[in-house]
Amino acid sequence: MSLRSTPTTHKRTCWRHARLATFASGSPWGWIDDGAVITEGAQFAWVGADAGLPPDLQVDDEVDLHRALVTPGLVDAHTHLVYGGDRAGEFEQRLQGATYEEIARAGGGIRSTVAATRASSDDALFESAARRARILMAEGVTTIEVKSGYGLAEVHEARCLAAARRLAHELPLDVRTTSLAAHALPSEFAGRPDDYIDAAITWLAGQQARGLVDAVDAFCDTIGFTPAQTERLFTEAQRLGLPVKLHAEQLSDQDGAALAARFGALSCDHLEHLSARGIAAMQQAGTVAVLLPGAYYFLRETKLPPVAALREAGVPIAIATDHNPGSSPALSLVLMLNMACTLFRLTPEEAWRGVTVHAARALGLPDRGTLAAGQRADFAVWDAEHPREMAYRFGHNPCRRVVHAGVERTMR
Ligand code: DI6
Ligand code: FE
Repeated sequence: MSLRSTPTTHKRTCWRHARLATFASGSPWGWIDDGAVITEGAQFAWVGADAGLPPDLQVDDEVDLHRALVTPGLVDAHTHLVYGGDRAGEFEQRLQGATYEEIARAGGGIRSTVAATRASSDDALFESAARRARILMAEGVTTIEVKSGYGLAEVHEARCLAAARRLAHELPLDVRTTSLAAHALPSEFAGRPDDYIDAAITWLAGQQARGLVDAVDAFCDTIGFTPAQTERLFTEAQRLGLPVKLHAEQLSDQDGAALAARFGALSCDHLEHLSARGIAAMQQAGTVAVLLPGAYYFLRETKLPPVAALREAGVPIAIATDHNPGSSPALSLVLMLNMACTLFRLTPEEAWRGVTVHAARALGLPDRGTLAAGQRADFAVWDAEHPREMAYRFGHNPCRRVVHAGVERTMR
């Protein structure tokens, strides 16, 4: 793209004198100490050292960032943002000794959120999800994934996916939707999980025809669905050309990661109980490991995901909030940077790549997650000198400005 006097319909803005963490190269942080980025419409036209800006550059606007830090917009690659009600009471029960599995088996847990979700109007579902989305966005998040999974009936799953789509229409935010009908067994199908999976399989084509779904997920675990049931669902997803991802090896090892990898999964998520076999399969398939420190923390898990082995195998690691009412009511992806480091022993740079470039990859979106020419112009400006500060401090939001698709958001 020429930066000289090419006539263009797109506004060109040059953001100058920033510390850039581009994550666009293998060099530490992709760091550029006195950098500049030029946006043209929704894309970066140029990224580099300020001193290297073309001398005859023509732009519509110039902004001096006075050495502030600029990173790519953050990508939250795993959320369950659309649901009714909350589970604060269940939290109290757990504090008194009940386990997450016991509550789920007694009909609470996910199924209590299903009842509250079914009872919520379309607008109420949208409004509560939008409130949560705005909190994520205030920390520089520009793309999120949103799963269904609290409707568990055709009409309610569709309503949840439609609420997620509506977020992208009404907020300056990109949303990828994932069908997670295979999240829990609804009470209408008690004792008949195979019949429920048969039903969920028939819903997918309709969700796809209505433009409601970008990917398919399942909860493969003792309190979720079996590998055989997961495989049947994934076979239909594959037939429809929809990419898959999996809640795998969260509470037990079901060899779900290897199954998902056979379907070329974009990601396997949670992974506390992941085996060496699962790691090898993910590595071969190029599947991203999405680690969720919020759920690990909130359920007080003690089995750590095999971070060193993932790292050694070269499996890309992403970090997400897993925002949901039961196991991770977290609404801060920046806090997850700290938790990924303190709980999982990621380096701050690994954690940051996990909420930018690797998170984008977990969503099958190679056009974002780095600062580079041709990428989508999604970035955050921070009151910080270096991104390691966000992994270090917690309970603090130094995000000052956010540009989404080339347009600066007004922050409230
Ligand atoms: N694993 C989780 O941690 C969430 N879903 C899943 O499959 C929990 C969802 C919930 O408890 O509402
Ligand atoms: Fe989840």
